[in-house]
Amino acid sequence: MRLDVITIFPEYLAPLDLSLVGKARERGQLDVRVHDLRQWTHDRHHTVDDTPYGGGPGMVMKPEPWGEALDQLLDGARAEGRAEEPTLVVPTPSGAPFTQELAVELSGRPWLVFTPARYEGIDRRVVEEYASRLNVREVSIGDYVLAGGEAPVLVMVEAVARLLPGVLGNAESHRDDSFAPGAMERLLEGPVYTKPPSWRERDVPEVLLSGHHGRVARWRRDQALARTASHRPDLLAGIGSAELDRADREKLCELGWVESDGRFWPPGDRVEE
Ligand code: JDN
Repeated sequence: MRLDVITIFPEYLAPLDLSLVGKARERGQLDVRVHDLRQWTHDRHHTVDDTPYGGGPGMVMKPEPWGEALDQLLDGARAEGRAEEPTLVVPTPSGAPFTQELAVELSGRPWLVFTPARYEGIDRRVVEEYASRLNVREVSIGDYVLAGGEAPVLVMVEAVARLLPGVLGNAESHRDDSFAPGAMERLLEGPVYTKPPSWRERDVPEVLLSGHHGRVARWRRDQALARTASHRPDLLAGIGSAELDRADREKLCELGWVESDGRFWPPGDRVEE
């Protein structure tokens, strides 16, 4: 897979030399190219921003440097005989949520181009222009305020790269990631433990040392249900009663959840009626 990142802070992407992504690059599984947007400016101050039409606070990224940068990448690839067009990934707080499902979709593409912005974002005409020629995805990694799209690019590249064939070692694996699509669970993972069995007078739960695989599985599932109920009630509310076994339903009742209309409802919701 080829990845290009166009940014005014190329040094911000230095972590892509490290760890899982860095090793995938060394093995030739990933071809990552980081570009300085200011290469595609022509004035002595390498200007990339200007004041917003219509007024208001902050600055807006000028369209011309982005257009020249993207055209050069597209034309260069065509000249090298590359048949595929890239998917353009635009981090923006007003984008669609970046989910595991989208990570899986992007991991199936041969070429991704990321365009992290600063300031108030990029002149709208850039997305419009390239959306007429390319697959463009405007994405947000979550509902909080950042100063620019570079940190989201690091997040998305890691989420995508680990899905590529041969990138994950044996230490990790995709099996029961909390958000893996199609995994029957859309439950959070429960707690994990390793040696020693007692640390600062805190003991590993007895059941995990019992060697009783059935009881271990049930305990883990109960922990996952409790954790999901506490931290992500929205996920639990999306699971139908039919997907839950008898012990699951008993656990949720014990946690104060109420079964109604084929779903479970959090404690305090739906009390009367
Ligand atoms: O959260 B983000 O993807 C994000 C993107 C931009 C930003 C702030 C946050 N400013 C310009 C793009």
